[in-house]
Amino acid sequence: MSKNTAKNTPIDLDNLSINTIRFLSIDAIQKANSGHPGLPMGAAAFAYVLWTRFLKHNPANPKWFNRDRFVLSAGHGSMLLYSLLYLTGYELSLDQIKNFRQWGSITPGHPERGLTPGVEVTTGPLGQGFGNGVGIAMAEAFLAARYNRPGHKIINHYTYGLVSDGDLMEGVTAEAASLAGHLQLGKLIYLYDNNHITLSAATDLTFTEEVKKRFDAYGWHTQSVKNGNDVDAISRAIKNAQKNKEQPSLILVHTHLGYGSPHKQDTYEAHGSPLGVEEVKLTKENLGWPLEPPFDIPDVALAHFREAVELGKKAQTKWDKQFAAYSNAFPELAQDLSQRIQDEIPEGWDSDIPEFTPDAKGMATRVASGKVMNSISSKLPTFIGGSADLDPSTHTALANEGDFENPNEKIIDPQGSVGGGWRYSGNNLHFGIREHGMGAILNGLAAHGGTIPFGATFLIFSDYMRPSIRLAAMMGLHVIYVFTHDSIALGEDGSTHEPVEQLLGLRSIPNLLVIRPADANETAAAWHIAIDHKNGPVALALSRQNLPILDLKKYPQLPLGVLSGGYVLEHAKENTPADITLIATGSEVSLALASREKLEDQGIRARVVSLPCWNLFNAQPVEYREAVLPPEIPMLAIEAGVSLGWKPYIGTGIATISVDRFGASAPGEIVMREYGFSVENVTQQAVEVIKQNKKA
Ligand SMILES: Cc1ncc(C[n+]2csc(CCOP(=O)(O)OP(=O)(O)O)c2C)c(N)n1
Repeated sequence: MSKNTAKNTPIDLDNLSINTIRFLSIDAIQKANSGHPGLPMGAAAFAYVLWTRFLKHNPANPKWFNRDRFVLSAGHGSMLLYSLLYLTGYELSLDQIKNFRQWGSITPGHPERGLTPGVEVTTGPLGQGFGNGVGIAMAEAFLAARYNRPGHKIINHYTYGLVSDGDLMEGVTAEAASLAGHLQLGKLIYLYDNNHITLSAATDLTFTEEVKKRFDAYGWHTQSVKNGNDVDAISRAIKNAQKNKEQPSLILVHTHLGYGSPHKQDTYEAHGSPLGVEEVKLTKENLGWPLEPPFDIPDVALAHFREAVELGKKAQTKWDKQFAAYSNAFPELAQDLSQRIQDEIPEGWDSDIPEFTPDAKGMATRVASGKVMNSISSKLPTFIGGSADLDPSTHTALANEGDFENPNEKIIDPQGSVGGGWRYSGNNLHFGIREHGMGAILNGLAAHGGTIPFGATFLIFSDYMRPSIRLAAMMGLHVIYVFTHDSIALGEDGSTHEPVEQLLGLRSIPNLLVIRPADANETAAAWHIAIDHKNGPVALALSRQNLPILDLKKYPQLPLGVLSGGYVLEHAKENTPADITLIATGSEVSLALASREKLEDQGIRARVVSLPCWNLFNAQPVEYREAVLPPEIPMLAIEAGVSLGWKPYIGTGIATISVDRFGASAPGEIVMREYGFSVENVTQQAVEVIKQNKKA
């Protein structure tokens, strides 16, 4: 701390505070000898205006539910956010700032949700934060429409974000922005750090579109601030943006990357490398900042920033009172909202989940999933989601739960709407054909809190969502993915639509549960897991084709078995020691059962293990795993996906029946048969495995 008022006499508090952000950031980056100084230096002024004049937040309680949300989409500018968090009084010490990017610190290279108080979402992959903010604003609109009552605006906050050139170049942004414009999310306000420089170039080389016109065309409200250091102009623009209730806002703030650095301002060298000791010195001289000591924070500036603590306390106290009045007027609603805020699952939410009884036709697991979803939706008021234009295929529409749309939008052609009302309180989201956007938006919905979001598409297109799925897993967000058409058995659409490596790819993401249920009853059990598993995302892989329904009377162990990730579905006949274990997931479980019958007819004793979720199974004690998959009994794994990954279960040198090439276009049964998913082939392979094992 110091009495430094720099060369500002009388004190220009705004300028002093803005420079405090700049130099705190560049000193930390210089000390770490790693980081991105250009963005904090250029964006410091508008970040300062937003955080000190507009952002409604409570540094003492970063989780206050009605706070404004701030998303730093350009996550590489993390030091800007850490500076703001420290200066405004969050639980982030100056020592943590000094330990920027170091082992064990809570100031990693890119902001991470859950690690640093006040960080709303993990950002770094450009464009994702933009999409997250759209999801956050959707959550706000949804919860406000659902829970607010006249005179009781309990949910009422803005979602702000800092977005950069890189964010706006990425495709995911186009999808999310288009949807946000359509939905008229008036409380979403993004400030665009329009500095014309990226990591390796000026935007003149690659990005010369008229961003303002582009966002106008999306239906956004756009404004330009010509001088990125003009605090009053920035203030006016944010006020205008707030006034516009019908459109999301983009404020193009013309800034200079590395502002103040005599040799590096407006060059890409200022983007991603420390300025260097000498240039830091010259920059300090240039902006009238004392050269020593580093991390110098003028007392007056700190005191000014720290006003946020008192203001935040007051804002929350006022809200607490409002909530008390709301609870008096609407006790049930308030209790319900309190539960949602705590992310509690209402008791008895699963009481209407059907038990599926076997019939001749069987049922596709996507259909069973749709029935389960509809049996739980009325009990889970904030279960919200939809598909990327695939409702009739994914069976994810929640009947009569309303369509999430702007109520003022004229309905000209309502085809595809689910029914039950056209409003922000609708539980059915329509993402359009925007899987990238959907992935990022789902993360925003979950990060906001209060909702249980789901998104659906074909399993093959999970590839389009992979970056967001990975971030959901990293953040531990409760997002549910409903991926249907989960194998080559989808048939006629052919190899472009047939997932082969996707199951393995998803299984390889840490902290993502991947569940591939074998039938309708395993699907019901999978949904139990999906709703109860709050600490991370869950992906369901579901069949297009009908599958025989497993009889719960015959297989009472099924629900608990699915919870364990894998279980013995059928023992060898009369419980005799088995010659082989057939392991299968999803649609191949019924094939394994049929093959077992055939093998038993041939005097070969076979047992069948259903392994719907590797992650849960791997987490079981070794005794359980070895009881399900005794290592001394040879194993044959059957799954319509790549074989890589099966070895931990079956041991080396043992066969799998799998798909290690792309699929083909033909009726599903034929593709499956041709690829070896037939009773004949399974039995033949099983006999072979047993023979080889005897030899070994
Ligand atoms: C999806 C993705 N691709 C590439 C990168 C690597 N990267 C980080 S910052 C950056 C340049 C971004 O430029 P801009 O958004 O203008 O930020 P500024 O230079 O203003 O700091 C790149 C390419 C990334 N973080 N995310």
